[in-house]
Amino acid sequence: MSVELSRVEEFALIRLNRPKALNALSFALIKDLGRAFDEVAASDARALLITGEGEKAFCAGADIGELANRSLMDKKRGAEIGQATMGKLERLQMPSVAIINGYAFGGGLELALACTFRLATPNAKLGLPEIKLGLIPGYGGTQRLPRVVGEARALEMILTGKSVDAATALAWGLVSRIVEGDPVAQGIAFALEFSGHSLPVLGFAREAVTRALSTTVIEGLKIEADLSTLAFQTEDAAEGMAAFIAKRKPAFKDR
Ligand code: CO8
Repeated sequence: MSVELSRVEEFALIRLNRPKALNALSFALIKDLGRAFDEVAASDARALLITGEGEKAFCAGADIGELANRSLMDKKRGAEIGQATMGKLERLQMPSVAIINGYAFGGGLELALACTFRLATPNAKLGLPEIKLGLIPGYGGTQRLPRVVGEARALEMILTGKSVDAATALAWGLVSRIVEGDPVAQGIAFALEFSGHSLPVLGFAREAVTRALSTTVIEGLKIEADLSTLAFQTEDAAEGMAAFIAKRKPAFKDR
């Protein structure tokens, strides 16, 4: 299988496993990814970690060999299926962490951009090189990258096709951390920093922040007031506040 889904501690782990092609996203692999996201959505995993097999690549993008010689409608459908798959990932009820262990190019970076968080190993290189193929990103890169790094840096990456190294990605906020050592162990350590919190309340916080990027401050504050009120309605909020007052650790139940 070129998409391996497993469980590590309380987390789901997806490993792209096509190292001979630098884990490139064939159409079949994208379909498998979609199925894996459905399985994760139906599970009780507290976060999803995604990484690439091998030491060289997280994912080198769409499988270039498959892109040519298709009808116009097939090409459009291909982009829509890829976008829908990244959308499934973005909308998972649990946070997701891409551990970028090498190249994350094209669709590979777009996959990482659909995750809640991105970590990079020191050898990581991140880029949207589609322009060098006479193409532009089609799996969400033109929309998600500027929201993460700002318009000027996104334009620079997309129009030059040049990649950035891990240090630049960190400086630009494209990744949260540079991690050394075993990538999965590092992903687990990062996820453990938030995974003990209430899952629905984490979801409200993510939704408020995500919607901030596509609305006005006035509308966003209304969204925040609604989501904050919803958070207050959870049993976990009652437990969290009671635990604080009793000077004990909260026992959240995701309710
Ligand atoms: N697709 C298919 N095969 C690939 C890809 C890829 N994206 N990337 C690497 N490979 C294969 C190579 O062909 C090679 O196979 P083989 O050994 O059989 O010749 C093997 O992986 C190893 O690659 P290299 O020998 O090239 O390894 P290097 O270390 O020399 O170079 C690079 C690594 C720099 C990552 C280089 O492989 C490279 O530039 N790859 C292409 C990166 C790229 O352009 N990605 C963007 C693809 S387009 C895209 O993602 C668009 C998404 C939206 C499409 C929407 C329409 C459906």
